[in-house]
Amino acid sequence: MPDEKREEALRKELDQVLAAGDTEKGTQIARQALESGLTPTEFFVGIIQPLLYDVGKRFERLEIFLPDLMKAAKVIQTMQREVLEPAILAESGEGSELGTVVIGTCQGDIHDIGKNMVALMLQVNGFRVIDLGTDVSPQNFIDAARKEEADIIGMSSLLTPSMPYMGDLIKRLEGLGLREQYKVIVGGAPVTEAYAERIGADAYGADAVHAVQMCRQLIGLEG
Ligand code: B1M
Repeated sequence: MPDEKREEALRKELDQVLAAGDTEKGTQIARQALESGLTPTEFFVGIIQPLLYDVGKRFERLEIFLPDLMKAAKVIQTMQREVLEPAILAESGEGSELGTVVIGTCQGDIHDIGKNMVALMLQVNGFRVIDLGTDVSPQNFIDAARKEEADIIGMSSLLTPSMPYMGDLIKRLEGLGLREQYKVIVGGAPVTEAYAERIGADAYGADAVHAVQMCRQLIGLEG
């Protein structure tokens, strides 16, 4: 089967697995996808991310409900933990320490599937990553950045009401006279490059691969 058709078939199959919340089948499909030649990041960014986006759209249109979102998330989290993370870690070499990134999901938001992928990709690409988890207040980001002597603060947000905490963090840094000390990168489905610019962030990451490129640029390396 040509690549495009194969990926389309994979998407359809996986969509049904997400709806059924079948974690076992999900991990089996992920393993097969990697065996068939897709890299873990191609599989994640090219297949999983758009699929979850569609799931979200159906939720918005009230075609599915919160338990369905939770089922889909559980399948993806299991796949991430059991197949993708080990595969990505196995591919990575020892690497040098390029810099420290303090990362987390903004206050009020518990979405972490995308943020975890960004954190993992940064780690395997040579960054020291301090993952603060979810529902992290601007002040907690700043406290951790100071404690860990971070180079970069990375904020993820999937909820529109949590996005303003990104700008809030930047204003706090300015108020504390620390703005020059840390680069700030933001990302997450509702975040855009224009939004990042508007709040004065140093970078915007569209996906996990792009986030790594941008963090490399932020510390003065080529993307
Ligand atoms: Co929720 N949810 N959810 N949810 N959920 C969204 C985000 C939503 C868009 C769905 C929709 O209505 N269309 C909507 C938000 C609307 C809005 O405010 N704009 C929504 C809602 C409303 C909610 C609840 C309020 C539902 C409710 O309770 N009534 C609730 C909120 C809970 C809370 O946070 N306080 C809720 C709960 C949940 C679950 C717990 C069921 C589950 C999350 C499980 C988990 O993460 N542990 C869930 C899920 C799964 C989704 C959708 C379907 C999928 C999110 C996801 O994982 N995407 C989502 C729909 C959507 O996103 N359109 C939705 C895949 C992931 C790989 O993509 O996170 O974008 P993403 O990450 C990418 C890039 O964005 C980028 O790289 C990543 C990897 O390539 N990136 C960065 C992300 N962070 C970055 C940081 C960077 C750089 C790049 O630098 C630091």
